[in-house]
Amino acid sequence: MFEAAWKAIQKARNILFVSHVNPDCDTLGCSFALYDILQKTNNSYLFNATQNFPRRLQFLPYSDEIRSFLPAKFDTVVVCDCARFDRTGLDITAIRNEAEIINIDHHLTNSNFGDINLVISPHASACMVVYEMLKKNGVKLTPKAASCLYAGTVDDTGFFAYGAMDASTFSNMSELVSLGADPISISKQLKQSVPLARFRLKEYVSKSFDLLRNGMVGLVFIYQEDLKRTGAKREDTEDIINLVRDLVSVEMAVMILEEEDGSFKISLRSKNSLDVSKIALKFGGGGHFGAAGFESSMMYAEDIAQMILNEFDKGIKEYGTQKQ
Ligand SMILES: [Mn+2]
Repeated sequence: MFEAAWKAIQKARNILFVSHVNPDCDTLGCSFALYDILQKTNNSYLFNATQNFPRRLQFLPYSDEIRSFLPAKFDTVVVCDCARFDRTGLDITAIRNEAEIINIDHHLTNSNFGDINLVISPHASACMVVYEMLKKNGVKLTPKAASCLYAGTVDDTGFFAYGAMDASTFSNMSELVSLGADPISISKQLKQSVPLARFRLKEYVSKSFDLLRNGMVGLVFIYQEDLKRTGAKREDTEDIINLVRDLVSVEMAVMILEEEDGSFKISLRSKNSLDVSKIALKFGGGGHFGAAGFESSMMYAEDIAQMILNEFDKGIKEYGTQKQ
């Protein structure tokens, strides 16, 4: 599959690299690294459906070349870090009529929507899958491409704190450093460039979250008015849930975020033996064992919370995750 995916990418004339809506460092790292390698030989184009590019990821090379509209023609679409095609914000039927779809991912719940599916799951990051594809096909990486893949992996694993890691993750990271990725400068960009508004939002959340089920469930609601009051943007909510997950008693953390259109985005995190990707899948979302999410157009956030708590209660029985 590594070979088939790379062959299809190479033979493309007009290639579109697609990252998921509300992009994170992993999805962008994949797109940018591949764009860096292919832009000299293929007609390459970067697409993301989200209009506002996250501030904290602006340090990534090519972030100013990404567009939220499609080019006139393309024959190959490379989708990275998307468990389902609708995470791209595009219509699969329209795209499939025009182009071959190459799906590169590491999510447990990937639906194999591509014509070619290079899905290694579980795996530390989609960037690791891309790196392994490039390595197995003997492709030489530039320092820029290596930095993108390094950044995507450290960000997706919380700097090697969670996710599917093994010895090969670390040897791959060591190779990326040899190829020119700079760990200190990347960690400064990702960890030490926090805007004040994000700080204010964290302060609010640490005061307002709920602890339920004997402290095993941490629940956070963030409404549009909370963002307005603190000055935070949607992207600033990205790692808020980890604050609550990190509490010693918490087995599952839940964040329910009100979107601008009044719908809700739900993020789930677990620490030990509860597979939150299964809960997310049940509600039409997806993700990883310890980190997953879904969207809901239910009217009240409290009802969504209750729905998740019901699943948690089942999960405790099903998986025997009762903590001591
Ligand atoms: Mn990822």
